[in-house]
Amino acid sequence: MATEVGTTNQSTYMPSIPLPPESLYSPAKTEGALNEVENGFESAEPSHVDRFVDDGYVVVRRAFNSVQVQCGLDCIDRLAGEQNEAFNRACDAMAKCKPLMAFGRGEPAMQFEESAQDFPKGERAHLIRKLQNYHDYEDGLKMFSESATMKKFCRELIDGPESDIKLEIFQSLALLKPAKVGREKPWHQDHAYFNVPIKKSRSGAPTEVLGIWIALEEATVENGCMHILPGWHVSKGPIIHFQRRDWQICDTDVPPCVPVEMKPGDALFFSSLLPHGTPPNLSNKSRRAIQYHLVPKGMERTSEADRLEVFGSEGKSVEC
Ligand SMILES: O=C(O)CCC(=O)C(=O)O
Repeated sequence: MATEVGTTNQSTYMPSIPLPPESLYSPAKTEGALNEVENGFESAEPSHVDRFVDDGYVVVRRAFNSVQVQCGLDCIDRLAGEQNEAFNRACDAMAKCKPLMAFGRGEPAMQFEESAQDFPKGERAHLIRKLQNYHDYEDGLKMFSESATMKKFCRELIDGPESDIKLEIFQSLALLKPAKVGREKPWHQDHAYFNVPIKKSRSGAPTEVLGIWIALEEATVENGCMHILPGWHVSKGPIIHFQRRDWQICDTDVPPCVPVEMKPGDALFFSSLLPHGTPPNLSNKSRRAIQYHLVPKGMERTSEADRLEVFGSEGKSVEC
């Protein structure tokens, strides 16, 4: 873990960190059209899946409706407001279970921005940075991960058309960027955090691990939307990571990139080898989103040593 300092029994605080170099998230000048499905999962075409394989991502606009989004926000408010006692209790186990995160389904946890130290428990929800493995604790969040239409789409992305493969949640991890203080998540590949094999999927993607990032509030360049490097999941493959501001790709290796602005209810699906990062949120609008990673049920695990062999030896015991 990079820079954690304070710890109460249920939560950790992240200290302020240096801002990223100014040009790190500058948009590419020759940006093509995004690979985006216009109107929910039902409007997806095979060409969207083909482009997912080639470009490493696809955005589904209006994947979830405003009622679902509000329900998700209410759940986040309850978890972040420390009102879900079962989740609070489970967070107490975090310190013991941290090393399990890379193997999937680690313990629930929450983490706050440094300024939350001035607020009592239950009154610092507006400064929450991270919720981890929340998916079994709020029915309103299960509704997202168990959406039948979304699962069908995910099966296709991972396993090709007509797939009946069973998928499971490897982890749920939401980075919630509070207004003014939401920190950067530096450039990285999610696979650099996961002890699972890099095995070509039947759809043609380089791994069988799929990230899903669902916007619950508008995500813009100003408040820290996702930024990606399309195609790099294949052209660069696994990239060495370093422990700098976080477990990350070297800043100087990152060229101008593609920002993916999203409305509430839009969902971004991306390969675990797609480099992505999010700049700090210095705006006055919060940017809440939830995230899941899905893998084929029963997927084999690799060792920490195997992962570090591929992604670099500085990555021991890292987490987002
Ligand atoms: O939501 C964000 O700001 C970034 C999320 C992310 O990249 C991650 O958790 O791997």
